[in-house]
Amino acid sequence: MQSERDAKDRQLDEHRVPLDDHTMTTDQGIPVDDTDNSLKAGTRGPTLMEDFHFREKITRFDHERIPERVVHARGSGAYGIFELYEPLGEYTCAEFLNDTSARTPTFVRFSTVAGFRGSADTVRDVRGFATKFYTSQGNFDIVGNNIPVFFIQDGIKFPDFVHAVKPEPHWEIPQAQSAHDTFWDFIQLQPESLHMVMWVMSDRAIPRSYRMMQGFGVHTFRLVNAQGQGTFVKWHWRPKLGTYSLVWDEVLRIQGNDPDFNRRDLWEAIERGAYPEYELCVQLVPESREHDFDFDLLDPTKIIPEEQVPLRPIGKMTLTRNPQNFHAETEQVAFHTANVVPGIDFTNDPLLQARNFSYLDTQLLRLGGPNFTQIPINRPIAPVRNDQRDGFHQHLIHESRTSYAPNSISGGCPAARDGYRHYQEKVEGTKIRRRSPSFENHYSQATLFWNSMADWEKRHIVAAFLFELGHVERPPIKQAMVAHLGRIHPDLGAAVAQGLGLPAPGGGQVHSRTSPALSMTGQPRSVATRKIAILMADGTDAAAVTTLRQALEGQGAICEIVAPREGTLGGLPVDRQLSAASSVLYDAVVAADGALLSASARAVFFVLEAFRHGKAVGAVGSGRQLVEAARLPNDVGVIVGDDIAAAFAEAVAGHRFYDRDVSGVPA
Ligand code: HDE
Repeated sequence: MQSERDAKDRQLDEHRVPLDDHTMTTDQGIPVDDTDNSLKAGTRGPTLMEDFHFREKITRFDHERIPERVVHARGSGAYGIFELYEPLGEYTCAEFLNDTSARTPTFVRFSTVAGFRGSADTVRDVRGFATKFYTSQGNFDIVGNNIPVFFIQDGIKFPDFVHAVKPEPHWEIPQAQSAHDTFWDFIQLQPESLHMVMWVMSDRAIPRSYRMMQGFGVHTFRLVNAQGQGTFVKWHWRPKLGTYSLVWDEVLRIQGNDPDFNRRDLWEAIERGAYPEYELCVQLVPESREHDFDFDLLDPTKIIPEEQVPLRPIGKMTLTRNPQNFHAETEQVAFHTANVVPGIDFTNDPLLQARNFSYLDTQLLRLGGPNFTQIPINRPIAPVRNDQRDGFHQHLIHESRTSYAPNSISGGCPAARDGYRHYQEKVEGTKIRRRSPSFENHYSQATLFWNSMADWEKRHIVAAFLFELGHVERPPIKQAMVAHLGRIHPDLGAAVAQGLGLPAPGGGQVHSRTSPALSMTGQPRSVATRKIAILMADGTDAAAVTTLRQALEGQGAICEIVAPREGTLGGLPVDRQLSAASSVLYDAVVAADGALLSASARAVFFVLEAFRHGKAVGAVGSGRQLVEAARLPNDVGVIVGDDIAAAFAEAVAGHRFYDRDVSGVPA
């Protein structure tokens, strides 16, 4: 796949600077003969102003940083290709959604939201999932998240929400956390956030990998066909590997062991050729059905349950290439909800309307002016022609004598014709600063979410609320939150109240509807790309390890040998030394030695900790002794024997044993 170069990749060639043995030069191209010593008046004298190389080098360094994104500052990018399954002419005239032979280049940026650029990957947070399609008709962006709803209904509240979740202004604490007073103060006063909060307290907010995460456009958008007819659309990305998450205790430990956990995982998978794949699915709603739901399609705090409007897969995106320079590509990429191509349009969702203003505005500041569209990563592959001119860092040399329309001097060029046509929506109304009454119900979809969770998911949600509210200092905020949770479901309210030592809130009547698609149970199972640690030591039966390893790697798993020392063991290279490894960086563990390792507290802890996090634990040969030394309760997912490959692979493919009782595990 990587060898077939797409149009965007070829376009970037003009901007790439190869690593060659060229002499070092200044930015003016003047050869440099010494970059280690500044020009001085005598070897012990002052540095001279005329040292243009010194001044340029330091000045460029001083100006290296650009403002980080105000939200979604920490991110990771990758290039991909989008392929369409079937033409969608009935709904949209967008060329890339009609031509099944087109391979549309894409660039994706995944991100966390609240943390600063240098914060850890595995925090409890929403993940951004922003995709730029470089289509033949210009750039189209889906600037989505991994959660299908949002905290607020109207964009004018966004600064308030972001100020509440970001570190508190007086001491800039806490970093990348919602577990603090200002966030929960905002939420308790803003019940429209409750549905989203349920998602954020679920394991959706701690994804195992960007490769195992859904994406959602969130808002209802509109497709428009060649006849000008509109159809409402929700965008969904569905990862081929399934949607999987970490567990909370694990994420806390990953933050120290590898703050770049998700970033590294994405990068390494692509380098290895295990290209992440996501299906693009749509939920289509004809305009005639706009008012058929018990919520408003324009309300971004609501989903359309999949049982009501099924997902229709329309194409697939495969991420095939890592960026070559983080700043040039991942940092400078500029997404915008208003980047739409003919055949795709907006609705009046007030959150979307605000975003359509915000993204261009933010890029002007962040990327230093209106010519950011000429930055290589942002350049469309479609030709750009207009009368917009000048500004900082204009790279283009427009040859035309005119920069206005209409003109006769340039033969009327460039001419506006056959372009984007906005959907002919009839709009009438009185100017009013009010929310539609159809946006008023804030609890019923939060209840739907809770009702649809498996028992283990409910336990994790309760634990998340306890962690978060346990960090809140002000009792009235906790009490108000518990009252809201009781209204979502009495069981939820009672469980959280109990942990906080508060009286159970009186919950009213709640509905019992479910939407099975909301639960993360029943995901596609696969060992592919799962990381497995094999614990070895001197004297381990290398042949048994090789047999097991071949069986697992044959199914796409990644096995790493972890041992007390570096070097080789029985001819097998050690990948990681035990003291530099942690079970939280793996999906499963195999004990291949127990003769030596059962005396190693670190090895015993490794196994215990993996067990505690619900992971498959295997043992071959003397590895049985290590499992015994760890005193693992007899439990599912602990597979001991001489030929464990099939049973162990099956256990790994199931991801986690969430129903294990780990309350007595001292890890
Ligand atoms: Fe964003 N958002 N957002 N947002 N958002 C930004 O744009 C904003 C919202 C999302 O990887 C900013 O370039 C407002 C919803 C992603 O570069 C900024 C509102 C959703 C990214 C901005 C929202 C998102 C951003 C910050 C409420 C999911 C990262 C820097 C009206 C559907 C894109 C930037 C990337 C980034 C504004 C709400 C997703 C400030 C005003 C809802 C994935 O423009």
